Parts: sequence; structure tokens; C-alpha cells
Amino acid sequence: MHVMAGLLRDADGRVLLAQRPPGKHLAGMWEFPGGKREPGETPLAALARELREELGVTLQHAEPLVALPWNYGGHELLLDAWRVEAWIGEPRPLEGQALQWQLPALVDMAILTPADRPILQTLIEACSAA
Ligand code: 9L3
Ligand code: MG
Repeated sequence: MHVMAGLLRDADGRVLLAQRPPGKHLAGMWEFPGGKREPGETPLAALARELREELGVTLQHAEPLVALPWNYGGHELLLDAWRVEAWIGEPRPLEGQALQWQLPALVDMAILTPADRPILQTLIEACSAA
């Protein structure tokens, strides 16, 4: 399974996090918005679709950050994280999920789904190198 995740930053450098809704796997934990790529979709098209469905925004420009394999209880997934450099619209919680903007260095890793922790770490390192 190929899962896309988008890292949106605001003008203050804060990153957007979404909370997984009740009833879903890992409910209550926070993650970068995104979801499963469907057959026949390119990674970028899947990311654009997920961001439109979950946040109501139109992706304009994204750059790959890091893709890491993960195993959730027997399910192999590749979590493919992209920096979303430009989009149109104000992100809204269209799927009942809570949203928050937070400075990467201030995010408590414990609130993130395990697969998203190394992605945040990669973002923090990329920011300090820039
Ligand atoms: N997942 C982890 N981190 C993320 C995303 C978008 C997804 N940033 C994991 C949670 C699920 C799987 O990928 O195990 C599929 O996601 P969903 O379709 O349940 O949202
Ligand atoms: Mg999702």
C-alpha cells in the first residue's frame, strides 16, 4: 500500500496536522494529511486528491521529502511524504477531523502516528539545514 502525506507550512513556518477521527485505525492520533494512492494514480495525483477531499485545497506545487516503509500489524505500507509548497484555498476539516498548525520543533512526537514521527524528524532536519 502506497500512502501519500502532505506537509503544508504557513507563513510562520508552522506545519498542518490532522487528527484521525474516531472509529478509524489509530483514532485520535495526529498525522500529516493524506491517504492511500489508488490504482492507476500517480503519487502527485493521489496527493492532490487526498488534500482536496480532506482539506478542500487545490495542490499547486509539491516536492518529495522522504518515503519510508512501515509495517502496521502485518500491513506493509510506504508512507510517501511531500512538502506542499503551494496550494489554493484555506485548509478546512472536511472529514470531521481536527486540524492544528504547529511549529515542527514544538510538536510532541507522542501525539503523532508512529509512521509520521520520522517524517517530522526529517522535516526538522531539512529546516535546520536550510
Ligand atoms: N497513515 C499514516 N500516516 C499518515 C497517513 C495519511 C496515513 N500521514 C497510515 C494510517 C493507516 C494507513 O496509513 O494505517 C492508511 O491511511 P487511512 O486511509 O486510514 O487514512
Ligand atoms: Mg486520510
